[in-house]
Amino acid sequence: MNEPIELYFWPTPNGHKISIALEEMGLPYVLKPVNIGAGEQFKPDFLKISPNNRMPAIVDHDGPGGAAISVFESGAILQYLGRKTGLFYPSDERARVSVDEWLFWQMGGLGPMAGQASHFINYAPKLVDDASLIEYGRVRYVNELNRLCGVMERRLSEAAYLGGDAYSIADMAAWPWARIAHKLGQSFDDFPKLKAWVDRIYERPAVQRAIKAGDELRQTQDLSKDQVRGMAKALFGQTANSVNNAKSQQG
Ligand SMILES: N[C@@H](CCC(=O)N[C@@H](CS)C(=O)NCC(=O)O)C(=O)O
Repeated sequence: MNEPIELYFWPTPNGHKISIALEEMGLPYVLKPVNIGAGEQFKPDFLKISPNNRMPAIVDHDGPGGAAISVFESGAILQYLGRKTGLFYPSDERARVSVDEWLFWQMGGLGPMAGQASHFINYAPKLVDDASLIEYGRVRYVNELNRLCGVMERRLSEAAYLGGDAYSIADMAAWPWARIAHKLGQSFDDFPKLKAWVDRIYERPAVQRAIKAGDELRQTQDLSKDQVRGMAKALFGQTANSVNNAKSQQG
């Protein structure tokens, strides 16, 4: 029997994209926790498969030609799994272009902007004592996320799913961020189509299994100031030099 796919994972929106895809595609997998708050993303063995010191990443022991392959970057992983299984990633070129458009829209827009909104709402206030110093950043990213929610609202007014008529890897990429938009300065009352799509996808058993598996790893939802300050050493203020130092300390 084939070895399960190893999913290097922590229960964040980027991690959930891939646990959802693996559940939806029915691929056997094993979670390999990467506690990013504790700096495990700098371990040399992890950096060999994910040189950007970010999760998610996968190792598929049954890769092309039957040999193992590792993949980092959630978009590349989703496309790989979609090609591997032929599921949720259409082979018809027009349909595939549409899925790719929304997949890359997530990678370049929704994910990074929602991630920054989350930083300024959830972390920066616990790291910086003078609130006025973070206000510009908070407003900038909350507004940009608001614009992107508007883009999804319009798209979901004309199509059932982001990529078109069918649920696809583009939805799996965007959903984990969209579902928490109300915690990132947005009101679902302003985005009824988006809310209906969030709810519809949440009803999928595979999605519920993926979220539950992640929840089991997360100790607490609401981090204290001390916890955030502890995590900040690993997570924030990374530079080329600090990453090199963290890597050698983890050695
Ligand atoms: N573009 C990456 C983003 C992944 C990412 O930002 N992962 C975060 C958690 S959500 C991470 O691993 N952070 C570790 C760190 O900042 O060192 C992808 O889509 O895979």
